[in-house]
Amino acid sequence: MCRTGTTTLGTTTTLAHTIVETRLVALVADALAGDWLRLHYQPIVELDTGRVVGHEALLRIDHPLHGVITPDVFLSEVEGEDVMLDLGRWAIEEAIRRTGARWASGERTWVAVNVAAPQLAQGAVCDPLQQALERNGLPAAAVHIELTESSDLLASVGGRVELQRVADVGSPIWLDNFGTGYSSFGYLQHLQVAGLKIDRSFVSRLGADPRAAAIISAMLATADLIGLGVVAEGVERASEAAILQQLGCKLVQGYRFGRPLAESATSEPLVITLA
Ligand code: G
Ligand code: MN
Repeated sequence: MCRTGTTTLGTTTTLAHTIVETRLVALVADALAGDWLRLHYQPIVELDTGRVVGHEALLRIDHPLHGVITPDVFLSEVEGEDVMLDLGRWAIEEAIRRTGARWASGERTWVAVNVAAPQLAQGAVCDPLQQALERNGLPAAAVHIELTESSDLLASVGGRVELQRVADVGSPIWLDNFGTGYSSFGYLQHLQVAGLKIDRSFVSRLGADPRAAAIISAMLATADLIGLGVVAEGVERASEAAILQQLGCKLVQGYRFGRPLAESATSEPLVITLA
């Protein structure tokens, strides 16, 4: 807890942090109440064909004064707060509503929704997922869950139970930012996952550091042996895409293939021309 009235640097920093956190919690609550939340969609592309196979839904706050705010500004500060659970439910419901509309117009695509360990630990994922799937008449396979690595899911019994419930519903589970933080090989051993998303910190070193290609190669080989899908994230350059193709990576995502765009702007072609 924060003590006031002292002058030590540590306490002052804690107080400042508490004030920022309180304001960010209020910001998110305002965004929920004020209808300022948006999902932007970034294409996930098949490298051999340029076909867009799915989209990752990325949260934004479209603030009337401050403009578009990305989750790196507010997400870690609201983690564990009730408001984060509301935010998570909103994202699941909105992504599924939008994908339902895409299916209704004949587009057989999937959407990936980001979910953090505290949402799973609180049991706030499976019910909204299942209800939204039913409401929109979508099969579970049309909605993928990306497990972000902000905290250790293996340590939470409740979180693991909830993740298993999601797997039982039939939505594929992907490990996000694989190779960094808690998103490790241990997760592949213990959790029922369908695929891994190679963190962009490895992709961005391709061509500059031979270790990056070796590490990605090892991830691809492991995924292949276990029968997992792989998406390489943060592909920005043609040279990175070329190396990934040589290494046998099938799916990619990144600015090279499409930036996250607002729903109204996602009229991108179903096939991206690979120059
Ligand atoms: O943790 P996760 O992989 O879900 O992060 C997605 C974030 O990465 C989004 O905020 C998105 O804007 C960003 N992003 C997507 N593609 C690229 C890319 O090619 N380069 C960089 N630097 N960031 C990207
Ligand atoms: Mn993600």
